[in-house]
Amino acid sequence: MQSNGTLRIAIQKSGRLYDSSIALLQEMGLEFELYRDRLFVNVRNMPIDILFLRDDDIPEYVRDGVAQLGIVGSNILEERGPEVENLLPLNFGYCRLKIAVPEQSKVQCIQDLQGMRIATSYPTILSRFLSQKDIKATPILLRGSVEVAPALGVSDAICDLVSTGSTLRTHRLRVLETVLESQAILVCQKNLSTDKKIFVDKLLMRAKGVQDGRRCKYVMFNAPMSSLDVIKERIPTCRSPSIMQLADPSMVAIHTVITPEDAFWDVIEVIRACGGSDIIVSPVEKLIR
Ligand code: PRT
Ligand code: ZN
Repeated sequence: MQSNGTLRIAIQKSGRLYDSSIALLQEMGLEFELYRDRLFVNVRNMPIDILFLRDDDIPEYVRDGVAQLGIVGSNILEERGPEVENLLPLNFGYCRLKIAVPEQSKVQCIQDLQGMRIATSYPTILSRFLSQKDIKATPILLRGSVEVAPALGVSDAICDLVSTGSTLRTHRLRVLETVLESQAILVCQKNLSTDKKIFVDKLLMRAKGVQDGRRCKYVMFNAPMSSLDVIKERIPTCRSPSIMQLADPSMVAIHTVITPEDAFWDVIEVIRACGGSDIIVSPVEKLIR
C-alpha cells in the first residue's frame, strides 16, 4: 500500500472497545505487536502507527490531525458534535443511553421529570432530548458512577449507558426511556490531504470487506434442475448464483452468498422447501463488493 507519510489510527487503550478494535485492524491485514503500556505501535507492513488513548480523547485527537482515523463510540461523538467525519458503523460496542429512576420513584413517564435533576455524563445529548420533549429538567454533570447519584440524593434520575442492564438492576433503577442507540464508529479527520484520503479510502474498503465477510455466509447446495427458476425467484440472493451440473443430469449444485440483508435461516428454509439438499454453509473471511 503506497502513501506519502505515515497514517495514525487512534483506538482505546483499554476498555470495552479495545479487543474488537484490535481484531478489526488485524483482520484488515495490519501486522503489529502489542506491548503493555505502549502509547503507540508501528504497523510492520504498512506506513501506519496505532495510538492507544482514552476513548474520550479520540475525537479531539482525530479532529486536530494527531491521528487521521479513530475508533470511538457514537455516544461520545454525539455528545461532542460534528468534530470528525463518521466513516463506518462497526457493529460492536453496542449500548444504549437510557434515562432511569429509582424503582420506588413516583415518576412513571418522562413527562413526570419536569423540574427534576438528572445525573449524566452526557449533558448535551440529554439537554437536546429534554428540549425536544419540552421537558424542563436539570442535567447534573458527573464523570463516573452516575448510577449511585439518586441513592446519594444528588439527583432524582440518571441518564447513563446500559448494555446488559445489570448495573441498573444492582442499583434498583427502573428504565423510563432510551435516549440514544450507540455502537463503535470508524471516524476520520475532516479535510484530509489527497494522499491521506486515498490511503484512508483503501483502509475503509478493507474495513467494509471484513465487516461484510463476518456477516455473510457462503452456501452450497444441490437442487433439482426443475426447481432452479423457483429458487432464483424466491431467494433474491440466488438471482445470479454459480450453477454446476452434477453427474445426475436432473440435478445442479448451486453456490451463493447469503448477505446480512437476507435472514439466514429463512433462506435455508426456502432452499429446503424448493427441494434443496446437502446444504453446506461456510464462513466468509472477507467480502469485497
Ligand atoms: O479509560 P477510558 O476513558 O478509555 O474508558 P471508559 O471507562 O470511559 O470507557 P469504557 O471502556 O467503559 O467504554 C468505552 C465505550 O464502550 C463507551 O464509550 C461506549 O461507546 C461503549 N460501551 C458499551 C459502554 C457500555 N457498553 C457500558 N455498558 N460504555 C460504558 N458502559 C458502562 C455504563 O456507563 C455503566 O456504568 O457500563 C455500565 C452499564 O453496563 P451494564 O452491562 O451493567 O448495563
Ligand atoms: Zn472514557
